[in-house]
Amino acid sequence: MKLYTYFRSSAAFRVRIALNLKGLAYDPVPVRLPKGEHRGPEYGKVDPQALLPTLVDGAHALSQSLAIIEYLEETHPEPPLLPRDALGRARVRSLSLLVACEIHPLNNLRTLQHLKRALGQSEEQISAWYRHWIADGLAKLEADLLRGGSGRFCHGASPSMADCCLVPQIFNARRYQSDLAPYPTVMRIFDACMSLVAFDRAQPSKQPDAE
Ligand SMILES: N[C@@H](CCC(=O)N[C@@H](CS)C(=O)NCC(=O)O)C(=O)O
Repeated sequence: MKLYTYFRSSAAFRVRIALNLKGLAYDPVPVRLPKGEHRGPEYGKVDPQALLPTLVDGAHALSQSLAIIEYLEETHPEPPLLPRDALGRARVRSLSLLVACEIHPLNNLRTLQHLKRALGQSEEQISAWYRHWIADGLAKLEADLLRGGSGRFCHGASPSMADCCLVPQIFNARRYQSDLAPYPTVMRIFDACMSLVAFDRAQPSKQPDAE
């Protein structure tokens, strides 16, 4: 398998974690987001959505990190990243979507570029925007994890797709100096995840394209 990735891409980071947790080898193909390479004609042939990551498995290219993780889950079920029971799967998907749909798009590269280029916002205003949506989303995640009685990880005693989403979001939050003190449950789970090699090896600074 080949993974089109960028070391700081949190959506690619989610898939790197899932691949590592399942013990699947892959060749990373770096695409430099800040240089706009994902919008170029070459990458457009790989992913018409012009987003990272893309996973290529044989003749097939797959986009959207959660769809990719679910594909890996179906094709390589062990160890599972989704619970066996329907309620558990719904909960893990709900926590994953909270990160992937309610936090991440508001702070994505093209969103921030639009704030700057089209709406003329300053770096300071953009950082405030970024931290606002991190705080909004992480408060919801903290409350949901408390309500659901999470275990060592987001859902029980082993990492799931939700943990693949939580960890990269905390890396992003730290990059923008967000205050993480109000989210002790989120941070306890983050620390539990980062003690595992699969998460540690997937982090931005350990990628071959890290600058
Ligand atoms: N929902 C998508 C999001 C993909 C995405 O937005 N990836 C970012 C990098 S983390 C990207 O390619 N951004 C490019 C841009 O915003 O122009 C997924 O989960 O894969």
